[in-house]
Amino acid sequence: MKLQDGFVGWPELFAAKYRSEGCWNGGTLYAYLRDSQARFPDTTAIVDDTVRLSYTELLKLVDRLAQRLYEKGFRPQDTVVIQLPNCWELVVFLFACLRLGVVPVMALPGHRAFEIGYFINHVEAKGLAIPDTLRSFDHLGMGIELKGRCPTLSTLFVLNSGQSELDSEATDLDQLILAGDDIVDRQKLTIDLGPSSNEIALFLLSGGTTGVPKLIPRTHDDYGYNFRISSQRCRFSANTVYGTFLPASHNFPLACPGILGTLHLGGTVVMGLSPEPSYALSLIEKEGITVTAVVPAIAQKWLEHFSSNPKYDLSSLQVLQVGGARMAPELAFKVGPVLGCKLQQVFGMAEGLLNYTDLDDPEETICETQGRPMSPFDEIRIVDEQGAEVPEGEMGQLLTRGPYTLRGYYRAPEHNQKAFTDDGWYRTGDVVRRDSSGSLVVLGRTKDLINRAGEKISAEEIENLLYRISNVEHAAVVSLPDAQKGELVCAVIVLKDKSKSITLDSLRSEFDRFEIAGYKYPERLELVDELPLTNVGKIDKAKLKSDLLSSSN
Ligand code: OOB
Repeated sequence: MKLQDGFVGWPELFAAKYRSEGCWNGGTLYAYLRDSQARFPDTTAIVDDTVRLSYTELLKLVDRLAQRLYEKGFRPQDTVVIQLPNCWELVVFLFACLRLGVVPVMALPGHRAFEIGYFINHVEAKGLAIPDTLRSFDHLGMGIELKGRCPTLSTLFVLNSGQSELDSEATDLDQLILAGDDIVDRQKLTIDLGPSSNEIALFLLSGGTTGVPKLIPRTHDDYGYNFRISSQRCRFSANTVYGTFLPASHNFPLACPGILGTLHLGGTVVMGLSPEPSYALSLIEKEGITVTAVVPAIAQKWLEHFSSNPKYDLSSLQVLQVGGARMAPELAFKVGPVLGCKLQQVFGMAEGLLNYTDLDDPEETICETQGRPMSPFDEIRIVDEQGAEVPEGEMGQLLTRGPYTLRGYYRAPEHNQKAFTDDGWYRTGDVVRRDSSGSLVVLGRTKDLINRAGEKISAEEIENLLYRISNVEHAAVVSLPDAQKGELVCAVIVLKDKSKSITLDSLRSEFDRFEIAGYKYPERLELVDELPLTNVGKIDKAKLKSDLLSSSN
């Protein structure tokens, strides 16, 4: 199948408008980096634990890797899956793909064979970029296993920690990027192979509300607009030093404005390996980080840690962006006084729409709302269950359309029928209200997912897995509130044979064989005699949740 098969683009009328209004400027994502190199050749572009690269050095490595990918048989519109930790190689690999027109799926380090195998098959990926091991998980072993069973997968690009000999199946990523010093014929690659701006640049992953994760195609035009306007709204500049502590493949740190928004202005990106407070706060001090993005659970940890260890000099930090999950106003009001920086709330989604509070909004707006849409071309509707707009100030489901919001998930026609209205509005599944300042307040959601510290888990996906366990008669997955993570995955099970009970531990070890991301594992188990049903016979999750909450109080 061709890459374009299964891509739902914008109707021509909208596309023409977005072009004529200058939202889509016809540039590729690689071109943004090339322009920055021309303006800021010697400025530091990327810093990680081992390496510092200027824009000139970065571009040289990107060009060289693009050339080598080409020599290895990768062609425009081929696809790869990238699962790399936050390191300079991720940035080089991503831009090399963008330059060639090879389209990456941006997987997260937590994903396992279940998810990665699905991505590979869904886009027919030819390559997979992984670390050899990370946090004691054998990614290389997973890659080799996947290569055995995914017919399209031909090349494993492996970040070699030097701990083990690389298998003959694997291509050493550092060697591929660094070895030799050949001069790349940049002109040839650009003219012959560069993608056009209306093509898919990369795939992001949806939080997902269905049995399988959904892929979100982002074009060069739309994603460029995403980080360009974000960086204006967030006042990024050549002086920005952006700290990446969330996984770099996630939309928030990647392009809101994130890594791409910093690099296009000539700022410096610092790749942090983890958001663990003592490491992260030291790195802020050491590198003079001016802005970074975290989820509320991490913000809370940083505040707690800093309050009891005020030894870090955080004077460089101007803005802490917080998003991905609901931030309690009590926590929000503490950010400024404790860390001495401004807070910016970000309510975004990999599907597109981004809302930011402004840096000079009144304190109440910053702490109690999730901001306003980034672009004047974002269209917003807040509707009731029948799809009718609710009166101003009342709550309802958020629908949206715009120049960087998808018109369809990739190769998912059935799901798209439900996720979009006939006239192309994306049903976000978020329940919001617009306050008198025009800012959105997120109140809840209609979609059936668990938001565990910003990581989205589809209840249906986990329920499908529970049904693969032999003694499970009925199963439902709901979220339960948690002081640290915000929400936890709770599995509620009716057993077939009540004499053979299940414990949380035995359930979790059953999950090992599914090879799924660890953050999706149930953290609570409730055994019940029956599940409450609605009058149409569906599991009544609202009742189930309130029953569980009242019985635990
Ligand atoms: C971000 O993106 P995703 O795709 O992982 O998750 C999107 C969903 C939203 O639909 C909403 O349910 C929730 O995450 N969410 C928030 C929120 N930000 C996202 N819920 C409450 N308050 C917020 N501030 O999470 C994402 C993408 C780009 C920038 C920031 C976050």
